[in-house]
Amino acid sequence: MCAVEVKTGADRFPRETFPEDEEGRMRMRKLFRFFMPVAIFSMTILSVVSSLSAQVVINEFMADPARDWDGDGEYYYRNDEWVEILNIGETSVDLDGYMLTDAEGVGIWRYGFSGTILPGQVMIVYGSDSRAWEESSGNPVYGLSLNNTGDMISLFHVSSGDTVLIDEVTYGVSAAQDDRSAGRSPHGEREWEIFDAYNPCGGNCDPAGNGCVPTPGLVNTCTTSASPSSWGRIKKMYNG
Ligand SMILES: [Ca+2]
Ligand SMILES: [Ca+2]
Ligand SMILES: [Ca+2]
Repeated sequence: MCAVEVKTGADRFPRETFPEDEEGRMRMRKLFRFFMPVAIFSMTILSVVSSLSAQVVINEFMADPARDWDGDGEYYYRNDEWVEILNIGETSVDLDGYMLTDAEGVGIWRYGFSGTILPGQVMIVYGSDSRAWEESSGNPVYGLSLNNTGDMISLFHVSSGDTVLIDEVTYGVSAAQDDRSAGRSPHGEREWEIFDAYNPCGGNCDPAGNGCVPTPGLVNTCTTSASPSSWGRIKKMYNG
C-alpha cells in the first residue's frame, strides 16, 4: 500500500520556520543533505504530501529517462527528465510564484512557472526547460536534478514573504529506473502508480507497476505496450 499523508502547506511549513538570512538557509540545506539519504534508504514506498487546499498538484514525473523524451532529437539524462503539474480544480490558477525544487529544498529552485493553468490542464517541465529557466534566472544550471536512487519533488508557492508548500512527492529507487514514470492513477487522483510499460517492474515496485506507458504532458491514461501504438505514434500524439 502507498502511504498517503495529507497536511496543509501552512501546517507543514509555518511561515516563521523559514530562515530569512542566507546563513540560515545554508543550515537548512545541510540538514536536508544529512537527513535525505537516511530517509531515502529506509523508504520503499512513494509518499505524497498535499495541501488540503491545493488546486495545482504534481501529477507525474520521470527521474531516469533513457530516451529522447523532450523531443529535441537527442538523449541527455538531464534534459529528458520531466515533471508534470495538473490543475484539479474548477477555476484557472495564475502560476506566477509557483516554484519546483528537489531535496535541496527551498531556495534551490529548479523551475519557476508563469502564465495560467486551466481547469483539468496538465503542464510539463522537461529538464531542458528547467536548465533554460535556471540559466535565465541566474541559478546553478543542473536541470530538474532528479536523483535516480530516490529524491523529493516539491511544488511551492512563493509570494512576498510567504513560502507555502503546495504539493510534495518523495520517491524511492523503483520509481526511478530507465523510462519508468510515477504518476497519479488514471483511475483516481490520490493513488500513485508506476508507469512501467517500457521497463516492467515484475512485481518488484512499490507502488506497483501498472503496465501503462508514461504520459508526458497529458492527463494520465493507460496505454499498454501490448497495444498497437508504437513509440512514434505515441510521440506524435504528444506533439499534437
Ligand atoms: Ca532530449
Ligand atoms: Ca535523474
Ligand atoms: Ca501524464
